[in-house]
Amino acid sequence: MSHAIERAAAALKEARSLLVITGAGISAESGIPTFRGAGGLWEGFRPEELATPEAFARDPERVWRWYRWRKVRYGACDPNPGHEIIARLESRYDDFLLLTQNVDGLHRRAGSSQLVELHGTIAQKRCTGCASLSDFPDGEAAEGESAVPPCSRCGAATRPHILWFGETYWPGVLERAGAMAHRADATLVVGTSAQVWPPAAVALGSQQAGAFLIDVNPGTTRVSEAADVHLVGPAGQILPALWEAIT
Ligand code: BV8
Ligand code: ZN
Repeated sequence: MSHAIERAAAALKEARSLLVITGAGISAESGIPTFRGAGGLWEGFRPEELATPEAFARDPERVWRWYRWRKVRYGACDPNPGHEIIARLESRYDDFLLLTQNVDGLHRRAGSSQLVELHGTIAQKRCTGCASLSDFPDGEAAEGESAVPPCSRCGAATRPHILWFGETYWPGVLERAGAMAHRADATLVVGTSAQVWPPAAVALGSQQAGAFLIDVNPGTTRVSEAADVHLVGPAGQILPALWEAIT
């Protein structure tokens, strides 16, 4: 392991531009279950059941209840050392971009600012009528009024500002990710099963464009199999060790 850490640290020290891509695994040690592991968020539900526009059209109250449950759960969790190291890495590179698939907001709370929340955020809701964004109501409290909060501007139904399966990425997001993938000297992937195609394609595409690809994951995925270095273990332990080796 230490040899692999040394190799990854050497690549990160040499790099001038760094792309970081994270998934649910980086928040696992903060107490947030991953999507596809045991006890995952999808437990009992198939993702297509709730994280799709069809599910929302069919039963908006049920979708809102699921997201409120998640928001309450996320509110009780804090960023872990993995999030903190990624926030520190940002300040070491003039050219840095974090692409996260997570909607839990923990990267922002850890201090990351050069980031794109590819799949939106549980902190905001969006109007289905006028598309205006506003704060997502706190869990139980908002349950009282109406399970589907109305837009304060036009009165139409609002939805979580989250990208659902089958929905296309917001304009410019994939272009910005692709541009960074071409520039990156190193790409650090942390805690994703690489099941969702676009983020996985960005990671593999950056390697094809010349980036040194590092994957931090206790399991194996199509990214870890292609990676130049696969650091096997939990992000909360691996990333501090990597930081030690870099500084
Ligand atoms: C698109 C928001 C172009 C929701 C999410 C069927 C129906 C509909 C769509 C599709 C379909 N089949 C294929 C598609 C396309 C789909 C897709 O890729 N599906 C996959 C599943 C096959 N993609 C899309 O629809 C995307 N849009 O492609 O637009 C387009 C063009 C034309 C027409 C249509 C589309 C939009 C996808 C966005 C979906 N929204 N989230 C919500 O959060 O409620 S995706 C959801 O999965 C989360 O965002 C999550 O982050 C993401 C990926 O999961 P991971 O983050 O990787 O988490 P996972 O649990 O899977 O893995 C955790 C990993 O961590 C594991 O590897 C584990 O080993 C590791 N780990 C565990 N502990 C630790 C750890 N690692 C480190 N440390 C630890 N301690
Ligand atoms: Zn509105």
